[in-house]
Amino acid sequence: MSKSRFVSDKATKEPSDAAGRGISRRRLLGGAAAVGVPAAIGLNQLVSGSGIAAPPAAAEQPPSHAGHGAFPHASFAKGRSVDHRANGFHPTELLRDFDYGKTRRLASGRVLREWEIVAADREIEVAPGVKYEAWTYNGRVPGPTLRAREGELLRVRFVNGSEHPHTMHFHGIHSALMDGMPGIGESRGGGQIEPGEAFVYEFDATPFGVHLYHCHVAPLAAHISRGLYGAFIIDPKQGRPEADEMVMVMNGFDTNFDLANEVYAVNTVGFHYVNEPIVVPREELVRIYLVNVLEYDPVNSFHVHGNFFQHFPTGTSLQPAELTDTIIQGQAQRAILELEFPLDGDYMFHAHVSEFAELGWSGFFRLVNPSRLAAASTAALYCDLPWGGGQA
Ligand SMILES: [Cu+2]
Repeated sequence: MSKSRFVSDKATKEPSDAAGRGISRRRLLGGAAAVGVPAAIGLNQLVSGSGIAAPPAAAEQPPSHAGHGAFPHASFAKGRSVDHRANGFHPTELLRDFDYGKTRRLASGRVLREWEIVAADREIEVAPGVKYEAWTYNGRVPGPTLRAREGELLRVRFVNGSEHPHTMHFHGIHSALMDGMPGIGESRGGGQIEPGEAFVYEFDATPFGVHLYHCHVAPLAAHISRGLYGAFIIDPKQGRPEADEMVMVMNGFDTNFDLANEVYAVNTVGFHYVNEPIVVPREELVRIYLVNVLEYDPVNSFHVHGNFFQHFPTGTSLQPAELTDTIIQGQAQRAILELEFPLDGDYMFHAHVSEFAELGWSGFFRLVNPSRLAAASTAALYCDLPWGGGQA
């Protein structure tokens, strides 16, 4: 487990959060101007001529959301879509993209599963026209969905290619030295991993369930909200029933660095699954690995229309805890949701925190049977609301 250098020129030594935040703010404002939306125009001004009632002014909102009235809606560029190619990842593909790593069998007969994860700073577009200076694992937000089987030996080589110190902190049962905590394990090469350094985390795959990993360097809220997180699935030894499986990481983005989010999403891009509904099979099991990593807001939630799901909190039991249509999660809470759709159509899913839903955390499941598809245009209608109505 030795920490090795892979970059000869360590350009940045200081934990440069302050510098990074300053750069991002300037770039965001520049980006807003570039898409023709004056940054100084607030939501109230935008909607005042549209006939849609304006929400309370910023001063009337709860303190933690004071930033929402300032300008964030104004930077949503209506009529444009996010450039997924420039982002380097596509939320529809992320859904079912499970990273199983590389495996080999040890002399003991046990399976060793290995990954390499590289931290990198990268500008991404989190809603049309809204750029964000993200910190990423393997260039994407959320990071890769790491998937293993209960009882395996896991090895994750983490390479810090970012200009900031980071770690990988896994939720699971493991040694303190493998916990990705600054201040613990530096003498063994772990703890805080500086830019240009690497470290190999090694631990057992236990317990089975849906977990997560994230950076644990201070200031923690900043390191998490920048995008350094991902889902971590450990399948039970006996597996689970066959299903159409997908991962939904509920996240948000504080695009103006006022410690409140301006964009909310599942898998990063606000409204993505409104614009591209998730096509699922009818009368077949759908399994959702749901993880909440949202920073700055105390709760998040998941609600589906026209259906109920079995809820397996943390996925650590094979018996569901509840049949419901809405669950609440604090940060790092996660669950497996299982459901079948009996009827064709477009079925909305969204945070039942209505503010989040209208700032991007909304989507649709689409059951495709063209002869019976009645609601295909619903998505386009809903997507118009956050920009204050009217056509581009
Ligand atoms: Cu970090």
